[in-house]
Amino acid sequence: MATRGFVGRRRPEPAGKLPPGQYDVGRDFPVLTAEATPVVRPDTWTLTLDGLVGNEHTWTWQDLHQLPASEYRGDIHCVTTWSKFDTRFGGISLDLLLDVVDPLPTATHVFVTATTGYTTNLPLGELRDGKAWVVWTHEGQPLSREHGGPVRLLVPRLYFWKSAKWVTKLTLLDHDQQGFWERNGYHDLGDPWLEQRYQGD
Ligand SMILES: Nc1nc2c(c(=O)[nH]1)N[C@H]1C(S)=C(S)[C@@H](COP(=O)(O)O)O[C@H]1N2
Ligand SMILES: [Mo]
Repeated sequence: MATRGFVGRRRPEPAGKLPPGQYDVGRDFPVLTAEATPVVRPDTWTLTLDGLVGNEHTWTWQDLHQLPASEYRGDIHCVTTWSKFDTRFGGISLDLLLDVVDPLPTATHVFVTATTGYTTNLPLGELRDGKAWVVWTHEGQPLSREHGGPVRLLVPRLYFWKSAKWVTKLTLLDHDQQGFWERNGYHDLGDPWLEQRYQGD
């Protein structure tokens, strides 16, 4: 057998789209929920940004729909190793909300809370500059309850557990405060391209 040592390692297919250790789930959209799926009513649901901000603010469902719409088209990656290509989610950019609350210079991290008590943490920088959305449609349809409807966070550059379903509060902090999965051994950042699945990765 001829040696091909200098040719280099082959990339996974489709080239460049699949982070290390992930597979393409195809048309499936698995549901992963740690808690009981809640019934969240759009007319009573609110979203609050508080903590280290100049102007704490709460939006209703109607308030969010007055803001300029924004869409994410691209891939999502779950830490359980499925990735889903070319998804489409609609809602608003988180940049709009951050502009309203005016984060203090001391704010470095965000602690995210869902109506159910599910929590997760991430650096403020991962929610800025077109990297995060609050979404209520998937493939043009209202986001289903099991996928976080009426409204979920979407942070597709990180593993999908950071995209809290039924999100209701983002608290800006000057330190990193671990959420549900992070306290249970998952990574504080969770970058799929660096395969940051667990603490210490
Ligand atoms: N509230 C809440 N949000 C959550 C979760 C959860 O258990 N509860 N699971 C996370 C994980 S691990 C993943 S992979 C995605 C799954 O979203 P999906 O069920 O829409 O595929 O939601 C994330 N957001
Ligand atoms: Mo996940």
